[in-house]
Amino acid sequence: MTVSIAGLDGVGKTSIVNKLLREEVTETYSTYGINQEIVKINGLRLGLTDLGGKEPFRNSLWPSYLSRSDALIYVVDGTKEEKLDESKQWFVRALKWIKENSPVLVLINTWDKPVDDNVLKTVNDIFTSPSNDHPIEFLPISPITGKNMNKTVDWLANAIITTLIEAGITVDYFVAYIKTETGIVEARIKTADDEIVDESSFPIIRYKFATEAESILEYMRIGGRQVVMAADEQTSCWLITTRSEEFKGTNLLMKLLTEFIKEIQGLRVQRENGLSESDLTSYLIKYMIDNQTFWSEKQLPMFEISTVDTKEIF
Ligand SMILES: Nc1nc2c(ncn2[C@@H]2O[C@H](COP(=O)(O)OP(=O)(O)OP(=O)(O)O)[C@@H](O)[C@H]2O)c(=O)[nH]1
Ligand SMILES: [Mg+2]
Repeated sequence: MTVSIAGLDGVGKTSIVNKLLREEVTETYSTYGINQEIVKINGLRLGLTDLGGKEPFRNSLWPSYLSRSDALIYVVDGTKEEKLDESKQWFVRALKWIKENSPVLVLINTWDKPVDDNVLKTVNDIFTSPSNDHPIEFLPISPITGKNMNKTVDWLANAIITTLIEAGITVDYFVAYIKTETGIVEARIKTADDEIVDESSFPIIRYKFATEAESILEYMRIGGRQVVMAADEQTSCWLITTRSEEFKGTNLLMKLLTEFIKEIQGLRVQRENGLSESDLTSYLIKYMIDNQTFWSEKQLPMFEISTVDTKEIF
């Protein structure tokens, strides 16, 4: 998934990206062309395309990059009222170029100045009107003081989830087999609709670990559902989506699972004595339930964790 950051030159796009990525405001030069970065949010990697704001780039680069991105962050310098009209004109164009219904966040850069409520209101008024096709949110921000940087990250996380949902994906079933100090722990998170995982239609869900340095990444379609699987030698996990007419978003799901495995590895390194069941319970609830709200909206996910009798396996 890719998010573009646009706005006139000098409004602070690159400063905001630097603060998001490195927690610091580094001196910037006006961006020549574009600047592409990867940011990791909730275990998913997100591509950020910081578009140069100088006029030649607006004409030559914005249309093609904006039409390929899934969400737009548009930055306005809240300390330069004289530039608002020009900024609005380009905002209107940007909205025409981006994909229909993609989410839009307008960041009003207040730098280190006190927030001027009148300017915030003016920006809200003039930037709200142009479109009904896109959900638009507003946020005053300061890359210098760090104000609202967390909210920007939250918005990005939501944008990812919106993309998954719009791709028609709802996760119904997640199962992970994780080797711990006590054996193998099986963790399942599923929606109330039990039928989905009927053992006979999913005989493949069986502790499939990778050997040594290899890892496994598999994609299947079973009974009209997407089944995505990832494993290394310590962790094996499966994710099953609801029936959907079109199969989309597979790359995002694969990324989600491989990132999940990396996180489990990290957890293992932190707990030098090996993972315990309680470590896993708290981690899984946090990671798979709190963060991944693409679970079916109607049915709350249910969580089960149990130790697998290893005699069954070996
Ligand atoms: N108004 C204002 N400008 C500042 C402040 N601090 C830094 N700047 C200036 O803002 C400039 C632009 O920041 P960038 O993040 O590079 O802007 P940009 O939107 O990426 O610009 P382009 O790459 O040309 O599109 C900086 O180089 C500084 O000169 C401040 O507190 N207030
Ligand atoms: Mg820049």
